[in-house]
Amino acid sequence: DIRPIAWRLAPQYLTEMLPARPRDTHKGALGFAGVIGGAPGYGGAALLAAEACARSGAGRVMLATAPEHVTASLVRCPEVMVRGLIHATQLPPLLESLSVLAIGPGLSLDSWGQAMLQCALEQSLPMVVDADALNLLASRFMGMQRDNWILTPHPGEAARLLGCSVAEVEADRPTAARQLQSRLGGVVVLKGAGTLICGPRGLALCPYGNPGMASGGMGDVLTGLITGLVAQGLELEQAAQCAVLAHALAGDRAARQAGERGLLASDLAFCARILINPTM
Ligand code: NPW
Ligand code: AMP
Ligand code: MG
Repeated sequence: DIRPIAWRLAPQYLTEMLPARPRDTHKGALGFAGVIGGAPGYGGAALLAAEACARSGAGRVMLATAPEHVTASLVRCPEVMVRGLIHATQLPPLLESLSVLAIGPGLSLDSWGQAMLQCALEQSLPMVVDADALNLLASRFMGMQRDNWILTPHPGEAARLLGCSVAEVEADRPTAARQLQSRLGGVVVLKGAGTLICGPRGLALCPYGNPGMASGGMGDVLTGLITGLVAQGLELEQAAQCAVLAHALAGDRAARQAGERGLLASDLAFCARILINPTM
């Protein structure tokens, strides 16, 4: 294989890709993003994604989650429109005016999660697919391909999708990312130390981020950031690249402030905001 391994993302890419907002813009012009996830016991994952999506500058954000998470989610983030869903049949009307959908954080693999994913996959909306939605793609929804989705596996999820071991994924990450992209289509974000983004433009490497980010919820924040940038009109591959970069740089900035240990995913959503605004 004579292709170069990957091109390295650099911080100035954010300023190039994310210009200042037009003076006369309004929330209707900045997209309406939906986040689906948060089965009982995993409400935080979906809320972290929704909050990060709002912090990325999306015009409006809706969170569809298990009813038991509605009150706590509203207390934490009243900017998000929170809907409690008992059945997936309640989902289609909520999706009608969305510009992009994220599904997976805390979704669970049970019948509720499966029905939500089934319903989401029937839509033609651009979609960010993460966490348990990836695990369901690997087990119950096999063989699907789409151009307009972004898949964000960590090495464990990538191994499930490829039917191999985590060690095999980690031994040759560029090949794993390319294989996932050619099998599933769209844009693949293979997370971990040195996240790779593989899409129609090729393979990009993010050399930032740190071990402080090895804690629960970090990937959920990334999903929200990607979704919010798609909502604001970025093309899928560029949205994935910019969000990965902002997320990793935010992790580095937070670690410089207070060290790597004890870094929380929720610390990053605010920090990433500083990075996606030009001149900061
Ligand atoms: P190991 O342990 O080393 O063998 P799972 P999850 C591997 C939700 N969450 N490098 C790891 O391998 C999520 O959104 C809820 C190498 C293990 O096999 C999901 O819906 C939270 N290996 C659900 O929980 C906060 C790596 O992957 C496996 C790796 C389950 O998601 C947390 C673990 O993955 C979480 O987001 C790496 N860098 N990273 C909440 N607050 O509500 C992972 N692995 O089994 O898919 O479990 O990622 O925790
Ligand atoms: P998840 O496993 O889905 O919560 O995603 C973890 C997020 O944190 C991904 O964006 C990873 O790239 C990032 N991350 C985790 N560990 C590290 C690390 N050691 N170095 C850099 N980034 C990391
Ligand atoms: Mg995750």
